[in-house]
Amino acid sequence: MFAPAPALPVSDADPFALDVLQDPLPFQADLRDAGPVVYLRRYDVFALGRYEQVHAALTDWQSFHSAAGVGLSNFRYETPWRPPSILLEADPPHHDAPRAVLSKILGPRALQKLRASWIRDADILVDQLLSNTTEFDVVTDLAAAFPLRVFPDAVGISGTGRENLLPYGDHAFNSFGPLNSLVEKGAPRVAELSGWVNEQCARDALTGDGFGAQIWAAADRGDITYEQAPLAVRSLLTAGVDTTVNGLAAVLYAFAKHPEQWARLRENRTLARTAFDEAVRWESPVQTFFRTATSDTEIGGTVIPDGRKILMFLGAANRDPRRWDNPDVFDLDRNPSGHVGYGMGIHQCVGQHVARLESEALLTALASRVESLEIAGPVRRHLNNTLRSWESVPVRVRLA
Ligand code: OW7
Repeated sequence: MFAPAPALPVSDADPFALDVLQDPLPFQADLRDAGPVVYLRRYDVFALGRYEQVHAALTDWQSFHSAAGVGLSNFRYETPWRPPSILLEADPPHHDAPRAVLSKILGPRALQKLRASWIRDADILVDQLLSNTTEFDVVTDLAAAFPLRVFPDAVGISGTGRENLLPYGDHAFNSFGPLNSLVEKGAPRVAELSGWVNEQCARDALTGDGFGAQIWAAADRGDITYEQAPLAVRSLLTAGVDTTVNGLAAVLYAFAKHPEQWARLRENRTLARTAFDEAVRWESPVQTFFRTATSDTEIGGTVIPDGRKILMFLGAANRDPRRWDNPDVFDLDRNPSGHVGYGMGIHQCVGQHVARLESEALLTALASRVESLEIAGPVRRHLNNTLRSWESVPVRVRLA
């Protein structure tokens, strides 16, 4: 059993308790103030809440690796619930070929081909919605509806079953946390959902022109192996839906809460891109990831013993007052670059350009039609061990 050094702050708090997930900000402030590293007795892990240490851990993959899993479960000792991701749960050199393939397929240049049609799709979705009503739910009617309309098509999912994507992602992100009630609630459907997702990754299940087909073409070229191709497609389906849904919900919620910022966006539409990054900083849709020490490694004055897990609070780092002025304020005048909402270093979100394009299309469509928006009813969170997520954000809009 590990005996904490006297200088190391110890906490009995549970960051995955439902009341903490409901409102994580007080816990995160306590964590940052307790010290650069805090031992969480309940899970026997070392927690980082300050920007400096979270950034340092993210950018030091040699000392803090991913192949033992980026959740609480330590793959040195435990069997993962599914074959590990060849991107997220891998280290160099194995990580690098699949990463290079996806970087190209999801990069800014490649996405130019999708841009016009996604802007058109966003216009159609927003027109349809606003022709029916000026009161709606930004979570279901926009933040979920838009990615589910464009992203599966872009990957090349052909058949039925898109409704499986969000529940599958919800369970995958819960699975990075402890085996609590959120994981148990997802367990009955794991086999069915995994079965469907895995079927979609096969070459003959995918359309001829999407991201999925391009991954298989990379295997034909020998850039990745044929064994890696379906797992790379699986990464898109796991990481590409719930993340963007919650990122879009975050930016729409931020604007509903900050009418003066919506007015600024209406004056200057080029702020749409900054707005999304500021919302990713402010809400941090992905709240936490773990790493595992590859040897006894010092960080923030504490030695993390070989093989032990560190828990990085991306959301806490993104609101660390040691790094950000007025961190709790959503502010389009701020430069949010350097936030760790997409991670940092070699694993930094490979799909971030896809997410930014989705948000640019949706915000631009809305900004040209909506003069102002306000919260119109009770805002409800959806609890997840890793995601800062929403059940419902009802709004009322005034049309331009
Ligand atoms: C994967 C934003 C996290 C993820 C999350 C879940 C799964 C995967 C990636 O990125 O399967 O590669």
